Amino acid sequence: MIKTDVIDQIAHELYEAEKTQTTVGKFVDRYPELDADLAYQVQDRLIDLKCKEEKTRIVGRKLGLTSKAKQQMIGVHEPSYGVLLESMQLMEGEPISISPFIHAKVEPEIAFVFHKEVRGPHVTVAEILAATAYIAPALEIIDSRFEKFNFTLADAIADNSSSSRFIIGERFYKPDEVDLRLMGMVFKRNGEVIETGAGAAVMGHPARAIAWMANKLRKTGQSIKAGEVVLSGAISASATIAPGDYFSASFDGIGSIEAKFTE
Ligand code: 0L1
Ligand code: MG
Repeated sequence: MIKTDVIDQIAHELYEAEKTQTTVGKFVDRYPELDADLAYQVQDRLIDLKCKEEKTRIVGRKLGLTSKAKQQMIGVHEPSYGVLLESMQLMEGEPISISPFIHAKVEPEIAFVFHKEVRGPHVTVAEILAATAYIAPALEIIDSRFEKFNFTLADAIADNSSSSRFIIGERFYKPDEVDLRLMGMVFKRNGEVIETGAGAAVMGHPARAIAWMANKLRKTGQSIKAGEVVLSGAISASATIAPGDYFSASFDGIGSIEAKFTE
């Protein structure tokens, strides 16, 4: 099969899987040529498809697989990235129905909003912080289109790094108001602590993960644009969601964010 047909085929299958809430098997089994580079081309195609079909637009990006635990889970040593669309953003305080999801999970993250474009190569943590207008607590709802979250790095990249929805807290902080490495986080489900962590869980510093992405984006001529939001990666393991669950993530120095789920 020629390369453009492979890209098109996988992107359409992922699009349909999300729309019909069905899972797919790993694509690497059917397309051994699917590596990370090809998978990012599938991701771009999938995003084009969604923007066209759902009349939405790109509002930012996300890092995935930033923690050692998640990387070990699929046997890789590097993270992935994906795209955030306007249609994925939810407002804090609004109950979230789990009905559009396949088997969603929720995870606590720090969101960065940029006031300046960042373009690789050689982007540093300092450059990321200088280009950041503000940071805020965030929750990402991830939902893999793969059966039982069973995928390789290339599969996950093609699937837009398991992105589904995101919520950003409405109080904003300057990144130099806190030490993002040492920032503690407590994640609760229904009032009970389920995970704790610190910013350093994200590649030693959440801004390092974003710098890594900015440098990778250069390969395809892309950049982080002024006004975009970036979810820097989960600070702890993700949590499964049941209807009626209520989650909160509290971050040292920047407050908390909450989400309530319904049928
Ligand atoms: O945001 C994430 O870390 C998700 C990346 C893909 C891996 C997963 O589905 O856990
Ligand atoms: Mg995430």
